[in-house]
Amino acid sequence: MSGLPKDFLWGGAVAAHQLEGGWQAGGKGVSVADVMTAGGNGVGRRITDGVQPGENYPNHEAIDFYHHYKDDVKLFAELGLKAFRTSIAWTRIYPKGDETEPNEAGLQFYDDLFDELLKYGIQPVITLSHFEMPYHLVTEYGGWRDRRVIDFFVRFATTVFTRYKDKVKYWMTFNEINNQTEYNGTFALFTNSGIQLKPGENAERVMYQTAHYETVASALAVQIGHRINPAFQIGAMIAMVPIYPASPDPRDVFKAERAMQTRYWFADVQAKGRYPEWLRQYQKNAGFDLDITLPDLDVLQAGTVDYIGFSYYMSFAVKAQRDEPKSFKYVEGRDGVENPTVARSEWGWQIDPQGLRYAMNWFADRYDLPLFIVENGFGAIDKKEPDGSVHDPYRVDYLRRHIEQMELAVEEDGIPLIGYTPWGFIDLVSAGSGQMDKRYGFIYVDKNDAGEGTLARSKKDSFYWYQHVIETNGADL
Ligand code: BGP
Repeated sequence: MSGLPKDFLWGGAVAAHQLEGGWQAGGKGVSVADVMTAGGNGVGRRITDGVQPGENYPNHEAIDFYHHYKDDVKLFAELGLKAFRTSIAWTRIYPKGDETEPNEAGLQFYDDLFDELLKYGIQPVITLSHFEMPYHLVTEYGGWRDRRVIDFFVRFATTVFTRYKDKVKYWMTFNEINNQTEYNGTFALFTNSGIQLKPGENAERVMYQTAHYETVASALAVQIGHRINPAFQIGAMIAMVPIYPASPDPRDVFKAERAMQTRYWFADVQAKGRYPEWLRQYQKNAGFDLDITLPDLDVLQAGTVDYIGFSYYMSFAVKAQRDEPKSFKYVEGRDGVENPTVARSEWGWQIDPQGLRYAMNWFADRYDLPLFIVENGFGAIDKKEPDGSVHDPYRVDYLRRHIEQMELAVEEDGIPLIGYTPWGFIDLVSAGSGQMDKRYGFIYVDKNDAGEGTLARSKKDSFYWYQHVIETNGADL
């Protein structure tokens, strides 16, 4: 017997744009994910100016879940899932984002999908915005830099909350809202917020402004959702990467603390309903002059989340600079150092199961809210054997070690945990690299980086392992 509750939500996680395909089916509009090219062979994704002929856009077809969902859900049921985390593609509901009337065909698709899941006793767990905002909002409004986008998002949220109020209980507003602390790379700003920087713009200021509008939109959605159905559980979704000091040098320790504050203030705002004092002071000292109004602050206070959903893949380590500024400002990328005590994946992601328990304790102490691990997993190149099998002991090993730590956090530390939905449990398009061959799945999908393959689904060894984990409620890993 594991110490997990009987109704623990063992599940799997995906995002609409990474698996659905059908990018123009049923009246769907173009999203930011639809204008990003495929990566692979060491080449990253490119953000293009609209959809250009001759380019390879992996999200257009993805794994064509849009047309395969009935068979796929049957497989998910065989796997034993109790929960399926996905997102609703905003562009299926409001193709351009700023319409006043929703697209019925898009709404119907999710009705059908949720019915299919519920038929097998699988709960949908829904992210409202997962790196797939309407591209029209980027070209016409500059993405989340425009306050009007709050209203568009709230309209979208209200529409889907109302439509699915009896089918969905667990929601999240913005996927990995705090990814934007990586504002030096254009990628995180574009995927999270549809931001394309103008020459000479201060990326950090833009990030703080757009993130503010997003937290206001999130808080408004939480309030409206609770009015529509008081039983809704609406969470934050934070990319949790614990940041350790590179040494016991007090400067490194404070640097790590500042780095944690910088990456996770989003959760402070969403869970506590207010900005942390250090950040207000920092923004003031930096002279950012942000559009943060008093009514906004009331909205934040009134729309706090019910739980903390988070992804966990890795940890970082940081070292103070020789000439550290007084603020100890953390710059993602620049301040990171290698942590020699942990291994790395082929993509350089540090493998740190113990860090998951650390993260859970950190969140639990800070927010006093239930937690939900909504992403965790191991991206790797799998080899399909001539007989069709895929042996992926590395994936099982990664997940087993993380689940062990998750169970310790529940059994030894008493942390309330709603569920665990490993990422990409069916192979899909990688968000970061746009690759198909960076795989996380227990279910193999026959498609490669070049877009070739039959799209046939088959079970990897990890499928049977996870099926048994669920059957034993995590007692037998
Ligand atoms: C998270 C995202 C997912 C996902 C995952 C794995 O950041 O929420 O969308 O893709 O990371 O990352 P990648 O696909 O880059 O391997």
